[in-house]
Amino acid sequence: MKELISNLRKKIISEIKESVDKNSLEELKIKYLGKKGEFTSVLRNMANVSKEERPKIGELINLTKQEIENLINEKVEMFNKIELEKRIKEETIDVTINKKTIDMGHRHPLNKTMEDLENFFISMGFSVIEGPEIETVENNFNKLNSPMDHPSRDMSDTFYIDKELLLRTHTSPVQIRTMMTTKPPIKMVSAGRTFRFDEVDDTHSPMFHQIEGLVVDENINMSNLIDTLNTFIKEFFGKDMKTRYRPHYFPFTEPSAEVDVSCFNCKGKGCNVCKGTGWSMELLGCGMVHPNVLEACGIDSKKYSGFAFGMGIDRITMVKHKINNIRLLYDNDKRFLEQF
Ligand code: FA5
Repeated sequence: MKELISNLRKKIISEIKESVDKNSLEELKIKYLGKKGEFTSVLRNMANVSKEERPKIGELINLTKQEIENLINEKVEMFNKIELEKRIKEETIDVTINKKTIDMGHRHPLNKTMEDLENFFISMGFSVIEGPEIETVENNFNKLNSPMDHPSRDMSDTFYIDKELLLRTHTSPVQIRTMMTTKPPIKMVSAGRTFRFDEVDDTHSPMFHQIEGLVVDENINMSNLIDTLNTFIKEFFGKDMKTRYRPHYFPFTEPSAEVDVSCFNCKGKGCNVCKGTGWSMELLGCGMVHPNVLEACGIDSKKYSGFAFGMGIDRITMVKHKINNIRLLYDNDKRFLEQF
């Protein structure tokens, strides 16, 4: 019996050594150790073994069976390892391969300018106020001292919703809303969309953006206004930017001015972008708040004075990024927007 077991053991071990894959090992397991396997049938011969010998033979059978099982498992492990290494080699990622990349979105240059402007004025001590795009005629014109026959009130200049409501033509009505609800000192800015019946050209759009500024306190004068705007322009566009204040008329300020900055292309020398003038397009209007406006909002014009300004955010974006056509800001052409 011992010899039978030993021969069978040798035979199985040599077959394990010769096996070339996991399948052949599986077959060996079934062939020798399965219910109908050759090793199991050896057990059936136990009846021929003497009672004294039986425990020893039984132990030998168990040990041999365990040994064979271990050998098979070890070899299966070995095949698993080889298979894994092969797969890792095959699945290596080639990072140099030229795949189509997914483009990341980013904020529109107009929104970025609006945020930069607000942050600049916050750093100068201004607070940020929001106002509605649908306004009353009262806030957009009447309280701003606008004469009843002022051309800006005309149907051909303003988008009216009805007799009392319109799409605001500028951000100045937020001045009124603030002064009606807040006592001086006031120091605020308000940015947002504005609407006018303007023909589209390189510097005009029927929907554009403005940022309004208002300071009201005792002893506020024109030099406070000029100093604030000059500081803003030099900080925002660069120290070499010059400003030009041209006298102008606004119903809500007196005196009033329009402000230009040096041409972004030639920095004032004169080129074909500025048509030789050295100045870029008009950027903003400003002035000392008209006493009638202060009084209409319940503020004592003998005690308090104020300055105000309204800037075109689209045009500020154009100067900042050397864009010579406002349409580019609204076309949503990816090739243009990708530059920012
Ligand atoms: C006003 O709107 C005044 N409310 C500004 C103001 C506020 C003056 C406070 C005094 C005190 P104006 O119409 O000039 O002013 O417009 C101001 C700026 O908006 C212009 O300088 C320009 O930069 C911009 N702007 C005006 N119309 C358009 C348009 N159609 N497209 C793009 N930008 C425009």
